Amino acid sequence: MKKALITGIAGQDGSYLSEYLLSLGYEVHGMVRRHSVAENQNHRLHKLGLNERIHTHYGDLLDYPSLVRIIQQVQPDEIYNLGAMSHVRISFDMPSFTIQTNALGVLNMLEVYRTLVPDAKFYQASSSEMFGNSVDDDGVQRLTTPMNPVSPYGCAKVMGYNLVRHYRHAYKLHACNGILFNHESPRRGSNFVTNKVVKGAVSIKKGLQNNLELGNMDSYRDWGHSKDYVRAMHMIINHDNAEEFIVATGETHSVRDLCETVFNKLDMNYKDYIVQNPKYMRPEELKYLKGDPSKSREILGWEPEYTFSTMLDEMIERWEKEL
Ligand code: NAP
Ligand code: G4F
Repeated sequence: MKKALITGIAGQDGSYLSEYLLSLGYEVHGMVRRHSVAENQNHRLHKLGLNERIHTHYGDLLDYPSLVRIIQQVQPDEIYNLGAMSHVRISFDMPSFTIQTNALGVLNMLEVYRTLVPDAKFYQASSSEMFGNSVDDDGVQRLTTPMNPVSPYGCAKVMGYNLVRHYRHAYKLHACNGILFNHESPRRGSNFVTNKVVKGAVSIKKGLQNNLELGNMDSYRDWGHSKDYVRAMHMIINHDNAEEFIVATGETHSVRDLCETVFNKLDMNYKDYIVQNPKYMRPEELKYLKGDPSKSREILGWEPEYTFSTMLDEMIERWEKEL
């Protein structure tokens, strides 16, 4: 039985990845941060019935001794470093914590990996936010597109990305990066734009709120489903060579398109309800993302199962049940 260790196991991707690895027969271990309200500790994992099927360990990417203890105890075959301060807008408010967790946290993990379990495989959750506003002439980001990050989050992720490549080359480790474009699901935090729009639209439809406040509606994102993307993580880490891969749909939509699609699905016109609030604008915006997933498709045989529309249907269903 293979053993996997996942940091950020309580997050959106961590929960789907756990379910996927359990379905493949893995023993799954995850690092969780201590929560001050005991009832909220591992809340999502409990709710999904995962807590009983996995092993959780208290730790933090910034607490080096906890990483040593966990990795020494678990002796993982595969390490998935998904833990991060993952909200781009909030990274402008908390730049130091973001850089520490998303860059130095990666360094901490790599050092413990290198010294304690160098034969294991390591996956780093890298991000399309690293490209910033670089786009190739054909309107796509690919592995050769320059990285010009436009947020503390993006800057930190570039450092983590480079550290993984450096450790792979310097110490001959099986350490790889998945550059994942935006991926969503019913489990997405409701302060990310897709779930915020879906939750807001369903609330309006049910008469629970009158309007929805958003920031920039003219940025474009390449949105896929987390469930499809965690399958790609497993394929990337288990590819013969540790390399970089882009995971994306190759399709892009503006925030405005997103609103139009969601409100139309609920027989409403988004223009009647959306209010712009500067509070949700960013000091610097990443305007356009559209990834080229051809390497993942051709070399790994990865294909997404969800479309933009079926993903949104699943998210709407969640809020229709819950609200
Ligand atoms: P998420 O739902 O925000 O989950 C992030 C997890 O990281 C949470 O469980 C969080 O713990 C944990 N974490 C935060 N700070 C930590 C620290 N200092 N030490 C240990 N754990 C810490 O994010 P996600 O959407 O699942 O994303 C997973 C990873 O992929 C992240 O690294 C993200 O940056 C990256 N990524 C995401 C996307 C996307 O579109 N979703 C795209 C590209 C890359 P708590 O539960 O205690 O807060
Ligand atoms: O949903 P978002 O907050 O996602 P963002 O900033 O693209 O970051 C996500 O994807 C990255 C991959 O590229 C990940 F690495 C990262 O961890 C995270 O998962 O915002 C998407 C777009 C932005 O252009 C933002 O300005 O939506 C725009 N937006 C407009 N109104 C809003 C809002 N975003 C949020 N969160 N809230 C709003 O009210």
